[in-house]
Amino acid sequence: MTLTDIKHKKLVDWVNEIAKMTTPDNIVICNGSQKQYDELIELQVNSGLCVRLNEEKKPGCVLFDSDPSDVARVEKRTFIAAPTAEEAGPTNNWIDPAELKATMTGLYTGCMKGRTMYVIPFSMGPLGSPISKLGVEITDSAYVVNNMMIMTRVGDKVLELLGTDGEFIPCLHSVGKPLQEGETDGGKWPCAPMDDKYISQFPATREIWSYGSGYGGNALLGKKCLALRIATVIARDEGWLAEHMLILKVTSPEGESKYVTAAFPSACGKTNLAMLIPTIPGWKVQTIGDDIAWMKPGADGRLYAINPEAGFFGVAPGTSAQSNYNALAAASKNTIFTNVALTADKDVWWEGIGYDAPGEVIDWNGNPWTQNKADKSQKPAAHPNSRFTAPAGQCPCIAEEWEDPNGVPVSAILFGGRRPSTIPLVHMARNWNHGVFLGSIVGSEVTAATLDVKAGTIRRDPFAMLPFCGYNMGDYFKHWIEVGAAAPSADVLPKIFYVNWFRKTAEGKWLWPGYGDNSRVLKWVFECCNGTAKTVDTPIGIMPTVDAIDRPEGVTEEDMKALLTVDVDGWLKEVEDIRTNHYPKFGSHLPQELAEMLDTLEASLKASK
Ligand code: TSX
Ligand code: MN
Repeated sequence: MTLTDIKHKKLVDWVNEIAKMTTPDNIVICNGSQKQYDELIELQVNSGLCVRLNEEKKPGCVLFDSDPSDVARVEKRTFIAAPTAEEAGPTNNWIDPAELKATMTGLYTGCMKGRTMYVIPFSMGPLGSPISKLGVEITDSAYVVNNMMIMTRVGDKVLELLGTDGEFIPCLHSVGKPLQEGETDGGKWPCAPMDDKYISQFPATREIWSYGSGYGGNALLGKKCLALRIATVIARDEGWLAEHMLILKVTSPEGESKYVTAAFPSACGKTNLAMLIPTIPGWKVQTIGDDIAWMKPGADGRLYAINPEAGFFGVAPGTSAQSNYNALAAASKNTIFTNVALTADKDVWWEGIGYDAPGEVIDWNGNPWTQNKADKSQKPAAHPNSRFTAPAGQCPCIAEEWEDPNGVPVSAILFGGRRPSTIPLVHMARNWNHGVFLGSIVGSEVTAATLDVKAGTIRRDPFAMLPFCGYNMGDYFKHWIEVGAAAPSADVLPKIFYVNWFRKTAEGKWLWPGYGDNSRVLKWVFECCNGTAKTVDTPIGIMPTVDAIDRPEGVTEEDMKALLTVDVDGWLKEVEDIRTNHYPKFGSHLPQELAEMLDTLEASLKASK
């Protein structure tokens, strides 16, 4: 297919306009076929941008090494170009849209010289689902095309859905490295210097412009840019929720299933929870999604969730048969690895894979590397943010309904963070607005490794959405409250919980084994939804009685008490921190309901002393 075969005038005009600005050598329309996927991989293997892995051990897999300056999302170069700074809010980088367009037009002018421009029609969500949204990404990176083909639904079927005038979100991307006459990348990952990188969202016009980075969320524009930043704006206007949440299905021994979504800040093991293998006999957990949930009220008023993605873009380090057997299995074939180490037999290796590096490997910078466990300052062989891009359908525990166009009805929403003290293993919100309050105070304790603030500080990441909300976060809190208020009755709404797998003893020992044993908490959540859980009312919300959750091996009754006792003084400090350091950021945009919730919490804590 060529551009002239596309019957959508607005799309053709946009492609032509971008081609005129960026002057690529040629234009390729992505049809989503395996053949096209294979040809693009072949092209990149031949030009030295990636290596094919061992066909016996990792069939259909390749490894890319990025430029050392292009290894993660860049929040300081991420912009919400809303009409006014107030609309972007206190937690986003605002920039005037006209000014940004002028700057970026300068950068984009001639930026695809010597390159191919790829046009990727894609669907976020199952093709044709009433909850899905269509996008078209223009990119000069074949790596982006291959990743988008795993992470989204790409190709001719999307063009069919678009028809002659269907709605799509235009997503413009360039690595920002034009080639001179006869110049090639020479096997080097192309990107622009940091100060020329821009990850820009235009919420008013629902456009995405990204320049200068080829990595992850900076470049795979369906994910964080569309499915979160732009989708939050659409969701606000249309009355639904676009969230940074996993979706799992939990089934009891009696065969009853419920759907649970969960939001955690980074490094809390969201993908691990989405794919966990329960330790309680008879219980089953399956995956719908590991990163993003779009939840829309159905005719019955319940929230129905879809996973807008079609793959997992997972962090490799720490992923082992122990921590996440299912993720490893999903990434065992037809997977793109980025910035992990390469073994002599062309397999992959990373820190925390569960076994020592097999002899000399090639690190993510392309240098020989031999593991030396005695050397505590040894640089890792895999970049800490190295990734696997794996098709979701390859996950052994994927739920059969993961592509149901109607979505799955959500019974429970979990929030959480890494909190070595204060926050109990689990507590349930009294009602929807209390749950919104819990979402708004999400955060993880900063460790000694983070140098810019003192250890013990709580880094708040409300709803785990701090870098992903496309508008004023205070208004986003209000939108959550409004979604609850719009429900036909309180009992159709999901119950909301706060979980904390990361409690430690005063001596620094983990109190909770986590991982598969988190199924014990999921069981209590499940029972809460059915009204059969053993509960106790506390100043912070509804909690399990000490015997309500089956104790895992190695967890004493004392430990369980420590995990499930309200630390009144710790919570009073929490209230103080929220009152002085967190809520004031939102100024007049902080919903009154949340300010009142904080006062009520403080009063209940004081009354319990
Ligand atoms: O992913 C994690 N989860 C969720 C699993 C479903 N992690 C890893 C976090 C970094 C991505 C966890 N780490 C979890 C957890 O529940 N809990 C912990 C803390 C912990 C680590 C090790 C042990 C116990 C707790 N036990 C031993 O090392 C033996
Ligand atoms: Mn994420």
